[in-house]
Amino acid sequence: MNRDVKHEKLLQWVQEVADMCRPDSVSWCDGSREEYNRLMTLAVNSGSAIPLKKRPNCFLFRSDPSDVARVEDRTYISTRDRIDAGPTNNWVNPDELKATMRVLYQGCMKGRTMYVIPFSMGPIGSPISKVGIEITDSPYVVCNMHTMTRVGTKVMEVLGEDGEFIPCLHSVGAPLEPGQKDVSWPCAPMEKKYISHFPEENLIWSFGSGYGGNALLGKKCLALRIASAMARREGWMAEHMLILRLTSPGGKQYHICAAFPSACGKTNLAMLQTTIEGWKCETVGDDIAWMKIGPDGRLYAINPEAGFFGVAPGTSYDSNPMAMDTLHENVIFTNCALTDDGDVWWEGMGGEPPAHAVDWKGRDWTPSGKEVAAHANSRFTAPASQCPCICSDWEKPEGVPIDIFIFGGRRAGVVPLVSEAFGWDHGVYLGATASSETTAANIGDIGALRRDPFAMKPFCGYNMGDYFQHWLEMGDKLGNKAPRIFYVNWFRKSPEGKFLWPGFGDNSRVLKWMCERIEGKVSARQTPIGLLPNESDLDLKGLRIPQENLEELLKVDIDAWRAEIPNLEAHFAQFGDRLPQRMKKQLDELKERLKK
Ligand code: SAT
Ligand code: MN
Repeated sequence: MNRDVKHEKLLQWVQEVADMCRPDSVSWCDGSREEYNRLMTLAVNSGSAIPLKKRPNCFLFRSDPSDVARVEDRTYISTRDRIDAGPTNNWVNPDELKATMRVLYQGCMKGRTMYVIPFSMGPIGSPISKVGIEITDSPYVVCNMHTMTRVGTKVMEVLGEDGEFIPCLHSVGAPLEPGQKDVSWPCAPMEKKYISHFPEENLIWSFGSGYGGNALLGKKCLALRIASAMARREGWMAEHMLILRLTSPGGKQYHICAAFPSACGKTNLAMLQTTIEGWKCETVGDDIAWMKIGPDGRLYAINPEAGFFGVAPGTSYDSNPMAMDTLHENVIFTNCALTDDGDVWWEGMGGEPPAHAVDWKGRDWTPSGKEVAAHANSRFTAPASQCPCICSDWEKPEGVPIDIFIFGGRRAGVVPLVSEAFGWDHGVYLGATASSETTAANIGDIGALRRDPFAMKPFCGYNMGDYFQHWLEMGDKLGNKAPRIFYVNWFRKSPEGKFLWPGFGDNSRVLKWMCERIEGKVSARQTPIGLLPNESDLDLKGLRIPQENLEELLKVDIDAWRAEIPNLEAHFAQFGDRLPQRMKKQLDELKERLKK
């Protein structure tokens, strides 16, 4: 055990876990560069990481083909009463779940080192930050946590002898017998994977997967599932949102938080380069926002993370030049393709595909083959500080004041480019009914329509009906200082399947309209579903877009909206009496407006 650590409760927990998991040794992480290099060298020597000749201090990992994304089917919110997990979460009674998992954890770290990672979500010392301790037997996880969170000695200082921490236990679930050779990506079979949360005791137990949100427990497990439950109890918000700063030509700053489901372009929007003169965009965060009401009554947001865990495919100098320029050094790539000259490659990277590469499964690949070279959910792990457009205030302990909330998803039809909510309750209704076609970020169906309230369906650590109520109550507290709420859909398609809106940098035109709405500088037209811009309200200077596309993008198809009503009613019905009356009222009012 570590003699420098004086935190009794922490020492006791680490000892308990070591007794249960029986690792060969225990190593306390200090977050240093030396530690990172040592673990990477280990990974390279064992064959699980490939150093990239073309990018300094960059490494490629290939996962087991069965372990490539979050596993929502195996993710649990374990509360005493089932109703408190709600209809959108998998539930097992905590005693039962712990008993099942204890059997799995028994001796699961044999032949491996157990790492203890003290980490802070949020700048160390910020009043909004929280400390977690992740125990893991995966060096890959340790290195990713170095980049994604703030790890090390400073965190232990904050913790002191009795500071509060969130215990996060992780094992890949692949013990090694004496003499047994390790595989390059150890993990357990699907039926043994568990991503479990005990929000009533701020505890996370993850077993069997080494990938992304299943294993980097600071991210979705702590910063969203556990934090959302804490936030409700403590009167703040933990949201699946990017944070960006938009500055007008006059120098006025607007801070925007936007919630889209995984792999719907949060990272791209967060790093947007505007196409309208004089407007500038800077990144504060690309995935998660923690927000508290400040002394002036406004809502302030911090990015609890320190890095980006972004989807690689589709990232190019066209779609996201700032991300591309973040990836030159100190990056961990997972499940991308490897080129013959020692670089990574993925579909949608721009330019010609390589004539030959090694695909994410380690096989020879040529462009004429039928399969993709990089997995659709292949990722980069990169330090946020390397992003050329990172906001100078991104680590400000008190956060940035939020002016605008945006909700949205990926919808080929029905939902227009943008609409503004009539008020807070209607905005909460828009969040509560947000819908999207599913992506490769989760193992499961791709392209199926699902309601993903606030993009939090996989991440809300308690009953989603209560979560809607929490949003309503935050609005009541914020009063006229509450951010304005908008809904967007960049993914509208023509009947031929072509995107109608250019997206990416041109999304700044839509953001500008929002800012000008706040200033009362532009108008909007009243429709049954919300306030929509007239064509003349949008700054379309220099944009070549067919007139019929524009009309389609700003059209409200009453019949199509009426056709959504049964789906909306079924969506709300699942929450039973946990659905706030104020939400039901919004749906009733929408139905009335659509009748006229
Ligand atoms: O794997 S993660 O959950 O971290 C990424 C995502 O789904 O957004
Ligand atoms: Mn996400």
